[in-house]
Amino acid sequence: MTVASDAAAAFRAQFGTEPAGLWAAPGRVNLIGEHTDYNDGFVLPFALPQCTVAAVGPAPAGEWTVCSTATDGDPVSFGPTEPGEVTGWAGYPAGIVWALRDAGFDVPGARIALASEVPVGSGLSSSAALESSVLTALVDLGGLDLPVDRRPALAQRAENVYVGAPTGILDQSASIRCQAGRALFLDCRSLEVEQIPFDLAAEGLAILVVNSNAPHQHVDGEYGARRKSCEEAARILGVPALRDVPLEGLADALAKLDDDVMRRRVRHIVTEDQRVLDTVALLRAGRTREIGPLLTASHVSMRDDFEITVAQVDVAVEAALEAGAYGARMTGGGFGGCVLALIDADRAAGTTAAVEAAYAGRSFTPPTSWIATAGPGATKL
Ligand code: GAF
Repeated sequence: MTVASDAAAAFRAQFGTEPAGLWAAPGRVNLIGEHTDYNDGFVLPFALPQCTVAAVGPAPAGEWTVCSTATDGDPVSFGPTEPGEVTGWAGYPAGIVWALRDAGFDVPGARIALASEVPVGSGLSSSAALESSVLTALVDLGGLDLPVDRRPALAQRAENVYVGAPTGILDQSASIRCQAGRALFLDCRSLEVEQIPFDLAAEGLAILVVNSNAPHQHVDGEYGARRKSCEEAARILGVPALRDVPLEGLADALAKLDDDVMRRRVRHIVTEDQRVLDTVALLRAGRTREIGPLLTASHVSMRDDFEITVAQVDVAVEAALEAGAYGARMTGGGFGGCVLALIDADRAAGTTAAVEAAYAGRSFTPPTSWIATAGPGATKL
């Protein structure tokens, strides 16, 4: 793994000694279930083979130093801090240290060198990969008693409270709890998981990921606005979260909401939860090709009801479908980022060419495409 040797080399160059170990955590693709996580609903991600690697070694108690191959800047050193004190990329590791300490753990001092192959700003969870690699390393290094199923919430807390991004638990769960060859069916309320076999190659299928390379715009404000709208709708409907609106009760629920925008936000969440459940049922039954229409319906719902897509991802989805994909959708938080398409494995080149041709006819930055397989979750290498 080149990224592992990069992290180790950065550690040696920065700290003049060998790291105690290397810890890797992946980015993710969410197969289906978008913006459902903070509505206590269902998601179905799988981990990418692309990882962030933390090369980590001990430091005196109460001292942490982080450096990254992604920046030319000096390493960042900090002691115990409060939320927001360390900013920029170093805020993520500082947030993990804070969240662990705040939960009562005796976090070991550490020197950390980071290297990553998860594309940043592409909706593939590069921040969760960073958080999860550092968290896994500190837990192992300090022998902390923090079971794997409790780690995503702690990493999410670092992101919500320390960094100040109001995200759900999808990305950290994927990075920490996914397994190779499986998709992770997660109930974001109970945090129960089911590892769903997801070996597409065995069925002659593949997931093509297309990075739209569209510039991410207004992400933070728009994400927060969607979340607020969902929470406000749940309050008006008198339910703890939109997960509690059953599909059969959707028409009644919508009739109780005056605001058309809010109605459409609710319709996306309620129908999306059902699409996750339907996708899981089909995968369990080995009827993988049949999930295609659910993927495409998810995209249409994100485009028209949740309004989180941009022209580049809509064009990529349409081009992939025209090229014969079983289904296609944007994956991740939206406003740019990546599209996934379920295709016959032997149609990867043709689908890629079709998307590139559609982009070439417009003034879009060319896309980047690759076949994604389900890799393992965070681990010591
Ligand atoms: C982003 C967030 F970080 C996740 O919590 C999730 O809400 C996702 O957008 C949308 O499904 O990745």
